[in-house]
Amino acid sequence: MADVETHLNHIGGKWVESSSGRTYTIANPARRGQVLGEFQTSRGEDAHAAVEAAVEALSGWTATPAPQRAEILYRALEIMRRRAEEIARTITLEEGKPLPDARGEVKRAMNITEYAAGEGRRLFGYTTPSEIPETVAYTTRRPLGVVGIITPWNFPIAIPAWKMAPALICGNTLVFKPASSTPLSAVKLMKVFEDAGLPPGVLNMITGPGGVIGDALVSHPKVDGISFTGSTEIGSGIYTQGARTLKKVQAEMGGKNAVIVLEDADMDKTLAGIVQGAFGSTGQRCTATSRAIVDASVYDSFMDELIRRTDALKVGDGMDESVTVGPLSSQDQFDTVMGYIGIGAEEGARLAYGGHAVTGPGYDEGYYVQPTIFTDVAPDMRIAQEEIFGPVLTVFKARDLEEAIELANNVKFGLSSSIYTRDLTRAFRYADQVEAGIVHVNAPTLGGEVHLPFGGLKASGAGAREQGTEALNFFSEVVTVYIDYAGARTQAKFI
Ligand code: UN1
Repeated sequence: MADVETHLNHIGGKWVESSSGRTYTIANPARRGQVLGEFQTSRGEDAHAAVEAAVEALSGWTATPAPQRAEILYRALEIMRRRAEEIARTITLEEGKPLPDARGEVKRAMNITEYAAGEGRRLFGYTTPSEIPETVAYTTRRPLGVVGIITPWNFPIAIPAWKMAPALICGNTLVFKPASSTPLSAVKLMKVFEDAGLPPGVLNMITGPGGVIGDALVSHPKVDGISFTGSTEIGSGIYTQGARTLKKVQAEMGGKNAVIVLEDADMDKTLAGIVQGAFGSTGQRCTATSRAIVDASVYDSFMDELIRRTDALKVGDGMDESVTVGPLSSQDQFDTVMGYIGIGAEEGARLAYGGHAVTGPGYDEGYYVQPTIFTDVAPDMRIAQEEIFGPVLTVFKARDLEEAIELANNVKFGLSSSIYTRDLTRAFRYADQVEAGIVHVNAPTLGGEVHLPFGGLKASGAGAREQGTEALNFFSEVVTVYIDYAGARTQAKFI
């Protein structure tokens, strides 16, 4: 432990210790013995200090013209580009995802930074004719104010960036609370923005336990908004708690995403999409494919090929470039996923592939689980209904599109979805009827582009979408301005 580096919180432009005087360590999920760093165990008081720093910085940052704010984001983009490989390696070490996925994640953080910086020269309001003569009516944006950014461990760079970059361009000041298990990526991201020249207090970061810090932020009267990504359980709590102090809250939550496979689908493309969607990132993605709903007429051949392709995946340490499925991210994740595999078997589903921890030389030090497939799953089983957040796919048979859509919609979640077919009529019908915020045709349930909205229906999302112009709307308050330039005249009347 002697050479383990101690990392600090970042408040008001300074790297500082937590008021608790306590720290905690994190380790590589692929090699538990490898300690990656020591981090501040912050508490409510640290959150309050960070909020005060953000309040103090707000007027200066708000008064900075948006194109100047953009210049700092462009500098951050350049720094990320230079440090991309180092940041990607940090993600893999800390979260476990294979390096190519980690590189993709860094690229997505760069994309949103570039997109948000470009918005600095737009941030449009609109003008429209007034109903009153010689009157101008227009809308303009103001920042929301001080915003709490609460993020999960599975995209420790991209998700914070998706929130920070649009929030910063809109003129907000931030308190960033990263997941307690991925603080090293957070420190690296914080340093990017610090080195880009963000004024002190505009972005503050505190590490430590989610419950106590989250609570301190969400209940703080000077915090105007919260942008959260994580579980539906915690997100709905934050949404409710935020409402009490009239905060604007954006909660991006769980999924139980289904892919429908029709009999006319391009099977090669379909299987590639499902295997990637279910087992890529070890299924630790809110957009992961956790259900495949397959037309009965192609079910048997689909299953044979699905198992063949799943068997070809390589589980291992994400630092090995040939690995396609990394470890689960923590002991908790490992226990949860193994628990669900047990539940599936108890519920009477048929284990068609996997179902065990991967052990043996090279594996014993990490949280490795085989990609796992259940068939004969009844729609009301827990493995069919609950988010597992691991490499577990449930497969269903359907007679036709109608039954497939009914099955797809028969969960509380509504994040992402996909259909594979060459039939336009059925594809569009599906797009009209599927209960999901993101709909794909002939593509995996994963991913999204930063200039388009991202988020879910039902228990998957509350408040405004992330990314795209929706994000700018969330991070702004819209003000409507009426100017009567008629000079002396009777007071104009609004109806
Ligand atoms: C993606 O599929 O690339 O927590 C994005 C998550 C989501 C982001 C997923 N908020 O996994």
